[in-house]
Amino acid sequence: MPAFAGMTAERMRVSNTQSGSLRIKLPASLLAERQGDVAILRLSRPQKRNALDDETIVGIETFFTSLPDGIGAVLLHGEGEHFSAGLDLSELQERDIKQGIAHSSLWHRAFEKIQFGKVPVVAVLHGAVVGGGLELAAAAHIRVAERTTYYALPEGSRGIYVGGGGSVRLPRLIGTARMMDMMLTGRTYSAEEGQAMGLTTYLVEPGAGFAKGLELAKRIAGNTPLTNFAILQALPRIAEMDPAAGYAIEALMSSIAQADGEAKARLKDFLEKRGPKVKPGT
Ligand code: 1HE
Repeated sequence: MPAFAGMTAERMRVSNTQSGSLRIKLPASLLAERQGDVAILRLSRPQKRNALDDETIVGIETFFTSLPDGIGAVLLHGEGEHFSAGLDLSELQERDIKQGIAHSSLWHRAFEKIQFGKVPVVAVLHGAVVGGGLELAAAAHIRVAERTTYYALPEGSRGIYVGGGGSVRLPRLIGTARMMDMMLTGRTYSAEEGQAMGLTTYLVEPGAGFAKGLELAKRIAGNTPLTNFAILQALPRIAEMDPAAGYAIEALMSSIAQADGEAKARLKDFLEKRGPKVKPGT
């Protein structure tokens, strides 16, 4: 159920001074905190390069399904030198087909909660963003890369295949041909190349990612919940529809959004010279 169902924009807004723990029970590999209306999730297993074991994937699902009211955006980042080394290869034991499908489905379910969850998610990337780490990043709505970032899909060379939704999300971001190349040859792409091919939309200096991601998350959390719902839930689905159906859904969605009391108040503010103007370079 969408976060805003049954709630007004006013109820979703919280004091900007709130910070601290989120009181969501997570495994040791994940750390959660809040800064005002932004929830921060940190992959916190740097000794294993934030490799994603089953417990961590379940923890990610728990986090995204337990966000309290008043959270308007999530910032996802990683501790240590790397964002994530992907699937925890030490857990890759002999699985039969049924177990393999269940494992992949676990990742699908968890990442679905990111992509089609309650609030927008900004991922801050640095160092290795490989295999399942890249699949995780692809489920976020905005990606910020520090210049240390590099991308790879080493599954091909390990005799396995992506299982965290990569075949669905990555071709939509970078094209099937590029993903095929990454998987067939194991090549890496740099942060600059990732930015040029649309994997990220922000590229920042080493160490500057968290501040940039938090700035974006705070700005996003200031949108009305209804607009963020439309952007998260309607936009990607309209983009996959045939144009005629897309126009119809767009007309409905835009009329619902503009009828909201908060939208009316914001338009009035602008027309009465109180609302912000669009500023270049922001
Ligand atoms: C790991 C993992 C891991 C590191 N699973 N333990 N992913 C990969 O094929 C990437 C594998 N990892 C690497 O290539 C490198 O570790 C990195 C380039 C990411 C980082 O290198 P480096 O030199 O900083 O670290 P390291 O010395 O290689 O690793 C430090 C420790 O982390 C070491 O353990 P230790 O006990 O010897 O200290 C490594 O074994 C451990 N480690 N990466 C388990 N991935 C849903 S399907 C998704 C399919 C995939 O994701 S396939 C891609 C898997």
